[in-house]
Amino acid sequence: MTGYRILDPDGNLLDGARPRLGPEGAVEGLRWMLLSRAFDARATAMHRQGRFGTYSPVRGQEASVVGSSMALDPTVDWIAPSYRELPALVRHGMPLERVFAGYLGRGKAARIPDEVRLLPNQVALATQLQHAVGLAWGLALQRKPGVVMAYCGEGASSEGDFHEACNLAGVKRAPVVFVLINNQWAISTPRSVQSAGELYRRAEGYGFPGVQVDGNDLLAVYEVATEAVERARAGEGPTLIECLTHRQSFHNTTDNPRLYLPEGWLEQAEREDPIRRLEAYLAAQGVWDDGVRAAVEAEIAEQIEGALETALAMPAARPEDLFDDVYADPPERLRRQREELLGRAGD
Ligand SMILES: Cc1ncc(C[n+]2csc(CCOP(=O)(O)OP(=O)(O)O)c2C)c(N)n1
Repeated sequence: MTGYRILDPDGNLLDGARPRLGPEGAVEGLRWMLLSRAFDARATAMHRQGRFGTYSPVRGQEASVVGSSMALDPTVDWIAPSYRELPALVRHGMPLERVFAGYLGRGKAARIPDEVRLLPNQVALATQLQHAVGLAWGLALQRKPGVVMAYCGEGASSEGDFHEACNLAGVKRAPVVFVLINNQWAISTPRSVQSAGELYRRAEGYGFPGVQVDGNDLLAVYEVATEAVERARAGEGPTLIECLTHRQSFHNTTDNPRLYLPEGWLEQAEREDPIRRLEAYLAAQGVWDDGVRAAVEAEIAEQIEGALETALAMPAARPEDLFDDVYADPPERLRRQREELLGRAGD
């Protein structure tokens, strides 16, 4: 089972395939994928030095995350993320230094800018899907053109929230695209025990299309996501996209996958690496080689180090920040607690 694909694992175009994403767009996609991988490495190193909070790498899933988000128009569309979609957030307008600020515990400096159409990262599995459907339904009621792309993993798709969100989205024909990234592991729980059925086929029961795509093929993910966004924008309702991919790393920086991954699993995942596949395709198109790669990597390294330096200079979080940005008009109880905290801080 591979799902819909345009490129084979060696980067060859399948017979008769005509990619919707041209070489220029594919190079842009590859650049986001390389940025993601470089960020993973930097974030992991920072965590190992004790300077960074817990981080969930995207490694292996870059084509699923980047290919889907490239179907969005950041000036009208929204993203409701989970916690493993870093390049999608940055492409959508989240400044890289603010991403760093979040992992550095810089509090308010990590705030999503008001004009960026992003919900915050969500770690409570699948709860962002309810918000995504409400937001999408609201946009439709206001006759706004926006579409909401909501991400979750195959583990999260076993939560009741996933099913409630899909059901409501179907009934309201909400302009939402559910991107279910099936990386085959929910921490140490394998996909085989999440469901006895095919995940993408659940959509049928909720009255909208479900598609399974090779999540290691940027061109295929982009095409499927673009069609889903177009349907949503045209008022034709939601789509569920299941991206078949691999988590090529640990669940997060607190996990040791060697304790539970079967022998050879990571090596197999690396053979299907989405970056290598796209590089081979673009090299055959004559728009990518070692020289271009080295130049792009140098540019990315500079971008990442610059953003990190900016974030390190940002003010640390203050305890009272905890009370802000939750209520427009905080209830009396919280105001009292804030006063109490400030009183104590002054002791
Ligand atoms: C409601 C809820 N239950 C359990 C957890 C603990 N938890 C955090 S991540 C995770 C695995 C999620 O796997 P999946 O949805 O496949 O996404 P992935 O991490 O593989 O991207 C679990 C069980 C949680 N965060 N929220």
